[in-house]
Amino acid sequence: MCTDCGCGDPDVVPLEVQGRILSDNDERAQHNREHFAAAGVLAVNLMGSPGAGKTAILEATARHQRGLRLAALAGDLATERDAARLEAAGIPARAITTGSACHLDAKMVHHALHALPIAGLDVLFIENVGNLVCPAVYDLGQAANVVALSVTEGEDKPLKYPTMFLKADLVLLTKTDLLPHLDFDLAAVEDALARAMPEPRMIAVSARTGAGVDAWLAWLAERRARLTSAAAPSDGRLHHGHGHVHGPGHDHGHAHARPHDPDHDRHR
Ligand SMILES: Nc1nc2c(ncn2[C@@H]2O[C@H](COP(=O)(O)OP(=O)(O)OP(=O)(O)O)[C@@H](O)[C@H]2O)c(=O)[nH]1
Ligand SMILES: [Zn+2]
Ligand SMILES: [Zn+2]
Ligand SMILES: [Zn+2]
Repeated sequence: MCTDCGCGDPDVVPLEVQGRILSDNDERAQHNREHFAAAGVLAVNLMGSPGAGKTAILEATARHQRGLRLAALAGDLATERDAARLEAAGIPARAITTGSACHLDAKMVHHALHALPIAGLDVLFIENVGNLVCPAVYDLGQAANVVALSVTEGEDKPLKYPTMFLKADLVLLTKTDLLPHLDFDLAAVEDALARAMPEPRMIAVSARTGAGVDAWLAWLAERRARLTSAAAPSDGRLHHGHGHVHGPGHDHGHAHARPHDPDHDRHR
């Protein structure tokens, strides 16, 4: 990980504290997962290095999709530019501005959910901060991890940044319209993914030409259908399993097994 946020650097954050941060994040991610399940929405954590084409492929997704109801959260250190681009493309979106943090965490996502209704959606994209390392370490409660890897980055990135690809359910090989101008070896990237991913799966796409976007949409629809067959309640309410349900703007003024963060209710 990196020294930008101190994550994984025992000189900045002692290992014991790092462990506590991650286990706290895991509990919050589980809470987010309950929100996503209650809404019946497929949450997709879209990761990749800066400029890999994450926002562009979502814009292209909006142009090509037929019938899937989409929304997005867009993480960025300093601007709301990606959220504005997605809104302009027709995807309701909210920005998460992380300040100096090089990744999203479950608390930031939970906070943003108060500003973006998710009941009735099919897919919620969570565009992570551009970074090929840290985002893979923080569970957000998503059902699927997708990594955008552009053809300009080189075939060896799955071998050099293994954590990201170890956790990936799908790699979108982006900007394939540029292949004629590059010495990029498709067989080499497939070989690297076969080594790095437990279940290798890659779809080659171009946001510019729209190539591969239908295959990507089919992948999303199939993952979304799996949720439905798992029979999640889809009334937009959060079933906490302790005898009552919350609406989307749920009131947490009661005892939970683990109390919410004190600032939880301030964001309603
Ligand atoms: N030729 C070509 N260029 C692309 C394609 N997709 C994205 N780009 C270009 O790549 C650059 C970065 O694209 P973005 O969509 O902003 O990338 P990103 O991964 O969202 O970037 P960050 O959010 O800053 O990490 C832009 O200049 C895009 O125009 C593509 O399919 N083909
Ligand atoms: Zn980091
Ligand atoms: Zn909540
Ligand atoms: Zn982006």
